[in-house]
Amino acid sequence: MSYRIPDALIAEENAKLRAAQAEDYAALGRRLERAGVDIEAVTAKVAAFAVAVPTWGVGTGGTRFARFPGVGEPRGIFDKLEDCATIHQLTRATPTCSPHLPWDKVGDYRELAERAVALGVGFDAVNSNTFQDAAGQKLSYKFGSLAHSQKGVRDQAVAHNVECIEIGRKLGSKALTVWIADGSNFPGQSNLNRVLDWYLESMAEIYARLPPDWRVFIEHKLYEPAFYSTVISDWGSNLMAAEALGPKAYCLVDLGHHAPNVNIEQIVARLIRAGRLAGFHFNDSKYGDDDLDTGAIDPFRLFLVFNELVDASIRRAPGFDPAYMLDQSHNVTDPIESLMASAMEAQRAYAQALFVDRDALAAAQDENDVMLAHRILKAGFIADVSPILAETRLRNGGAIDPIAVYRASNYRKIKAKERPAVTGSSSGIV
Ligand code: LRH
Ligand code: MN
Repeated sequence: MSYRIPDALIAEENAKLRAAQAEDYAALGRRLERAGVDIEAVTAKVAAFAVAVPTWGVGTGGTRFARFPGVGEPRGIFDKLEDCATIHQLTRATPTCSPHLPWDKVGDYRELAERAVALGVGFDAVNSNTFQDAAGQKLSYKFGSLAHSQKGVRDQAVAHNVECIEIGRKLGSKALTVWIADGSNFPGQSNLNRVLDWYLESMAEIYARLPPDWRVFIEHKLYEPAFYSTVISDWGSNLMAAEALGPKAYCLVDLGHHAPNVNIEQIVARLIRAGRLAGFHFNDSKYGDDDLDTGAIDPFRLFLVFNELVDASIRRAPGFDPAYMLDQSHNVTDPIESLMASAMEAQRAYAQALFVDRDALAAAQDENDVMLAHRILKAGFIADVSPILAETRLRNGGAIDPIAVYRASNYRKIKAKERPAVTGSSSGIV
């Protein structure tokens, strides 16, 4: 039987922090009461917040230069599921994980689904992969996949996506995420118009195979690995594709897939208005698609994104049902610690956005009282919501301090014994 962190250890560690937590929570409750906010109402909403963990994120990541695997690395999807379950056990905020195929391919998906149930986690959107050539693949994706100039390659890529849907159905997923690397490195290398025609033709075949209750999430990305043009490079191309395909097609926003300083919260507002916001791949970045920990570089930007999400949920925006997922690469930290911290930072931005006094903000905006409007919004961001986040974990059987419990458990050292070291690739993100 592989090691699981005993609930008794969580209780033991919580006991050390319980009194301080109760005091901090009560103090915040009194402060909110003065502002006419019922802390229990906020806590209830935060307790319902969930973000999916990327299965490809629980192993140590790398860059094109190098990858430095740690100890106790997951050897495959069964180990990855265990680690995803540990993240949820301690944070109570990550009940699902998002698989990636063929990286998570197995022979028996019923066995995988049963193991997930036993571990208390589910499967979120399944991710296809036509940005690498899998072992035994007939035609290469070197020059593209769903938008490749050759019909045979496009058909192969469509077949892979249809297979992902079939596998996702066995795992209980309800969505397919399609990110393609297709693009060009030289002006003239590809016809910027025909490549979108081929892409839409291919996606229409995939769309036709979606089960009635499924959605397809189209993920745009400005560049990399293509460095001159990318077929689905921005929210405009993404929305154009989604609207061309049909009502089950939505636009997924990976925070790292935009040029530096792009106003992502406004893109989110526009996609919500169009009723096409699929959801997110949360991460953070300073330059490119750095896939750093959510909230680690620019937590204010994350807050501004959640401000648009809370505004949309309060005004009941039509078709608003976003899927929240993390998508990160952990090159220098323990991936489990990074994913726990990131889930909590997403939860923090959500709780802060719930603090914003939206009636007062709207009034100040209508009056063009710029300073008052900005300070009303900023008041949400500067509020310390930590006691609420800890309280939701405590009440749901999690850890007041997940990283402290994780370290106290020696989980990684124990997994290093259970999981003989894997000789992984020496570079690349996984
Ligand atoms: C592309 C991306 C995509 C995943 C991959 C692992 O950069 O964000 O979502 O398929 O990372
Ligand atoms: Mn992504």
